[in-house]
Amino acid sequence: MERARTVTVRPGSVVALSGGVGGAKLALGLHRVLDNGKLTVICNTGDDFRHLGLHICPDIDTILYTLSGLADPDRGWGRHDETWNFMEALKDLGGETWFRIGDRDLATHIERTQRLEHGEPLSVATDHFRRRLGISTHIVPMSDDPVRTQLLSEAGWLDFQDYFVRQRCNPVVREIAFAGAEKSEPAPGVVSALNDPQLQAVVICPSNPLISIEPILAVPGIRKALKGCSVPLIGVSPIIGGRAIRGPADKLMRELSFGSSAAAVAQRYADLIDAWVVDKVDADTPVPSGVKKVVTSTMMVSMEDREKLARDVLDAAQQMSFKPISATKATDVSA
Ligand code: FO1
Repeated sequence: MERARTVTVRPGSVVALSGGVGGAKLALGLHRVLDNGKLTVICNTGDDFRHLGLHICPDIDTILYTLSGLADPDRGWGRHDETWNFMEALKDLGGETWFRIGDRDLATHIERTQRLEHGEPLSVATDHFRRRLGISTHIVPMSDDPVRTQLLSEAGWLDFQDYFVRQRCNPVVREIAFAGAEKSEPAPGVVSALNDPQLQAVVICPSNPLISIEPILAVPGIRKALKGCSVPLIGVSPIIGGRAIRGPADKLMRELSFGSSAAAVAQRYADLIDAWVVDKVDADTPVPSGVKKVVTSTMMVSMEDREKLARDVLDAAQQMSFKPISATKATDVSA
């Protein structure tokens, strides 16, 4: 994907934690304003599942497609250049069609499944895809081990995609679990990115805290590495004026009695974040003690919005860096 003409080149590296759609918007902004190869995106894999014999990784694929310019901007998942012959043929045969897989997207799932079945770890398959798609940003699954998000509804425990896609987030949720998280190890590339001496900032993207970011934080080695980080950890609120821009974050937070506000999300990350970025409409939101509040526009409609928010986040990190940032000259290449 072509870069913006005017970019802020920063020599240090940045790590972003992200789920799918909302997080991917800021990940794209960071990808575009940072120098090539300086960003690592750690992706949620709690949504991954096996379906029609295929290993499907929705959030990894959303990041791959978004950073390569292949994403469908309206749907928020899958590719923009899609056709649906496979789904139609499957429907004619009476197959399962509640989870829609486009013809081109199908290639991703088939190739990934083949690689995993030949013993390739998910992190290696993901890195192969990002290179083939020409993406300079490192894209790393949170773990190569299976961690699966499950939600307790009145009808019992539901697998994530059953709840999210098949039941359209309708069931009332009482509890969320990340099966396998306790025993999982961070994927290769996660801890090394967080321990990189050139690391300047860690960004929690505006993804759903409960089902996109908390699965990542549930991997014990990731939480430990984040706690040991000596750079600013900046979270960006996915809630604007009490509402999630997309998806069920606000509904889930109300059902689990956390309240749906930018302040409530900050509280979930209170032991990790140094700064909390909120939208102007939430300028008065309280933040946990010791956390700096950054107020800006967090609504990302245009590419300019994504890049502006990315710059605001990086500027906040730079201003509060605990390390001397002598290696961090912000240079406007248009000058
Ligand atoms: N989301 C839907 O709402 N409906 C679908 O049919 C659907 C298909 C799909 C196929 C591949 C893929 O990578 C993602 C897909 N998603 C679909 C999105 C996905 O299930 C969720 O958005 C994420 O898991 C939440 O981050």
